[in-house]
Amino acid sequence: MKIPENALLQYREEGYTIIGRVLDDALLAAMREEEARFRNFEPYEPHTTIFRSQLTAYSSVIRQVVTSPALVSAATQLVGPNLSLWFNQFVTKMPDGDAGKSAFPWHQDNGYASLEPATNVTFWIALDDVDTENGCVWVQPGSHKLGLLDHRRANTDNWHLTLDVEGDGLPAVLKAGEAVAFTGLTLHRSKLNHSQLPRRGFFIEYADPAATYYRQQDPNQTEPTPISQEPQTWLVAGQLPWPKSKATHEN
Ligand SMILES: O=C(O)CCC(=O)C(=O)O
Repeated sequence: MKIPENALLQYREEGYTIIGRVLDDALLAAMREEEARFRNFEPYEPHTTIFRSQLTAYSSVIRQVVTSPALVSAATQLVGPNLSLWFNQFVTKMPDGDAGKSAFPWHQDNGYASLEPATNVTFWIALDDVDTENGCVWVQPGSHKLGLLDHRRANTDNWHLTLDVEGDGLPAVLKAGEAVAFTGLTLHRSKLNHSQLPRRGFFIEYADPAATYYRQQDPNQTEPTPISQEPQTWLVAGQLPWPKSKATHEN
C-alpha cells in the first residue's frame, strides 16, 4: 500500500492519518473469528474492555495480518526501511450499559513503554464500523510534538495510565477493515461503547528494530532494553545488524 503524500504530511504534522482499507473481506472475517476465539478463551467481566495481547505464537491468521504487504509497506513509509513488529492485541470494548467502565483514558502509547527512537507507529484496525456511538478511538492532532509526557495511574483499580488533556480531540471514524495510524507520542483515547454490540479492534505497533524500550512503571527495569531481545519482537522488513556481543562461538 502506498500512502499518498498528503497523508504522509498529515502524519508528520498532526501525528496521525487514516490510511483506509488494510483487511480484505476474507481477512476481516478470519480476524473476527480469531477475536471471538481469544475473547472466549478465559472469562471476562461484562461492560469492560477486553485485551488479548501478543498473539502471533497462537494464530496463523494474526501472523498473516502483521506481515501483510499492505501493512508492512505502509509502516515502512512511516518508520523506515528496517521494521519490527513490537506489539499486537485485540481490543474489544463491550457494550457499556450504564456501567461507565469501558473508556480507555488519554495516553501516549510510549507512556506505557517508551521507545527510543520514538519513531514507532500504531495501526488501530477496525473490525466493526466504529464511530462516536460505539467507542471509536479519538486522537489529539499535533500532540506528538509535545514529546513524551508524564503519565499517572488513572485509578487504583486497573493498569490504565493517563494525563490531563485539554479539548476533545478528533474521532477516528472508520469502516470495518480500515485503519488509523498514529505515532507512539500521539495522545489518543476511547470513550464508552453506547451501542448494544461489542466494538472490536486490532492494534499493531511497529518500530525501528534498533530501538530500546523502557517502562517507567516497572521497578524491575532499571535501564532501557533493546526491543530485539524480546521474543515477541519480529523483524518484518529490512535488517538489524547482529550485535558483536552475540558472536561468541568463534572466541
Ligand atoms: O481500542 C481502544 O479503545 C483504545 C486502545 C488503545 O488506545 C491502546 O491499546 O493503546
